[in-house]
Amino acid sequence: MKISPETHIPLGVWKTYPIDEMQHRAKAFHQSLSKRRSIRQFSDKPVPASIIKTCIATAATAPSGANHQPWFFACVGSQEMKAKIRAAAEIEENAFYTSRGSEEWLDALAPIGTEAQKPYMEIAPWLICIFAQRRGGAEAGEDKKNYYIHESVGIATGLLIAALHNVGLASLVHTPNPMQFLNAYCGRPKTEKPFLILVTGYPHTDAYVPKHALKKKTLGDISSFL
Ligand code: IYR
Repeated sequence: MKISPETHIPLGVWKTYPIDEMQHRAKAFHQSLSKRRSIRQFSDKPVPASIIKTCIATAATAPSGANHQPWFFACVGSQEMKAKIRAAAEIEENAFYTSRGSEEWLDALAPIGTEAQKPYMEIAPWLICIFAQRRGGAEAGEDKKNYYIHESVGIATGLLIAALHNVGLASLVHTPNPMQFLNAYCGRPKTEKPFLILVTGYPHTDAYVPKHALKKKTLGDISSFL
């Protein structure tokens, strides 16, 4: 490891906790995140852009390949734009549900009850359209190759979902395929690939959760300690 005063600064103060407080904090955080739900019935109650901005700032703390931060968050709140994005997404979803989706895939989705119609895309106050940048750099405006793009944007998206949940907002990951139409609607260059749309807002008072989504694998199923 090459460390010099030209390129590095000391980490400085790092907050640590006694073991019992670590246990408590770990459980409290798990308890909070375990209440997160993907929902498809949103309220139209407005959410201030300032809240979304701060949650995006949290997402942007994510680690990324060579610290190039290869993400862009286009936050769509205008009714007109949301309607356009919904219409374009539903064209792709119609093709998926009527012909493109394999029988195995459609069977896997059956317990969730999804269909081509996505009214929530117009009802929810925000569609956060997340783009993965093939080119960029650690400084805004650079045009270098980016690395580990999907890993980086995936991690940032995870932090964003957690940040939204932390302020009492629900979200839904939506991935119409293909979704190049988002580049034109959001004014993003061809070097950016739409990663996913995060539908965000308060849940409708009559929101439902598929029982299927509540089945969680055990720690034994998903982890090992070697
Ligand atoms: N994009 C479609 C289909 C869909 C696919 C998966 I994998 C899901 O977990 C849920 C839905 C839709 O949004 O309906």
